Amino acid sequence: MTATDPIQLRPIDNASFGACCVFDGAQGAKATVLAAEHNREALLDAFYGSGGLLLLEGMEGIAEDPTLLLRFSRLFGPEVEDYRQTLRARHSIHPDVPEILLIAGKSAGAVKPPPRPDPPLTAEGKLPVQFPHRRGWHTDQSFRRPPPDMSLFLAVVPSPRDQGQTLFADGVAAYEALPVDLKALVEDLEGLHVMPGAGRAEQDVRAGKTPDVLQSHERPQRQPVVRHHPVTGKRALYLCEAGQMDWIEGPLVGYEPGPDGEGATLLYRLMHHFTGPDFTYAHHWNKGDLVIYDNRSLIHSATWYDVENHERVMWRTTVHGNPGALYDGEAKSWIARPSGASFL
Ligand SMILES: O=C(O)CCC(=O)C(=O)O
Ligand SMILES: [Fe+2]
Repeated sequence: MTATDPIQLRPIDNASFGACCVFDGAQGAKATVLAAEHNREALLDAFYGSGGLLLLEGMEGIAEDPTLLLRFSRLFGPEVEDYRQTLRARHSIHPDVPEILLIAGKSAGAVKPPPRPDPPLTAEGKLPVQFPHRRGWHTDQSFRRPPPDMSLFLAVVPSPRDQGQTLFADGVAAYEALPVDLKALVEDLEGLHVMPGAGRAEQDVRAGKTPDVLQSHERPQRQPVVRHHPVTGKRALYLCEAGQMDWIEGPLVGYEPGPDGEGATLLYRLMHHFTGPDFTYAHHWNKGDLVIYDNRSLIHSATWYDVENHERVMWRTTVHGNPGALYDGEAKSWIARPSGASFL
């Protein structure tokens, strides 16, 4: 770093990837967004240089001026998702800024926290992180092609300490550390990803639930298990598990399907490796923390909090536009086309 660098970076405590980012002299959300707008290149260098996880603290001023989150999100890519166009329920969209998704535990149509892992703590008395003790690992909207680049996640009302953390795993480090046999096995492998709630998740299939009839724009999508990052050139594992893979035809293309098939066995092995202690970080939220995470190279998981006794309100934006050459020229898979329309 030189004296003229506009950004100061420091490692995030207990994380082997990511950085905490401060703009020189900028106090509060408004000044930080302005400084970021003037130093976009430095911000993006910090983001990619730190492995795709940036933490900005003290951004609670966004809650009073939500357009700040939109302005900040726009620095990361050409398209910030407008949730009105993605059939999200109105109550989960910010009333003034439709690019902001509201993730809250108590409001109408609330997002329920995931259940507590069983047992709730590891044998060492720690928060369970590694799959399959911890379930729910995913990368955002991997059931779409092209999938999104990154998400921005703001703690408006965090849950109490030791609840409602968000876990992150570094797909680049996890890929690089794969044993040679697994690396060869995943090279050209594809996963089959599906939107949660379509009756195709592992537990739905195990319970014998009848899956929903999906329209063509809702169908499961193939994704590479190894993504080539368009900016850093690095390779990263790109996988989800129980709720966001298709456990009827998948989870892995070309492997025996279903929860007890060979595809499941390999997915379990990969996810266990991916979420191991060397590659994971648990973020304990403070009010005003803003975390930007790269969906092309990291996965994450929500954790339990006591929704009966505590509210938790998080705001999210999702940025699209640079998924990599693999997706060149593809139309958005999740937008319904009028029937009879040409698919050219
Ligand atoms: O609530 C959390 O900690 C994570 C939620 C999540 O996965 C998301 O909004 O994409
Ligand atoms: Fe997510």
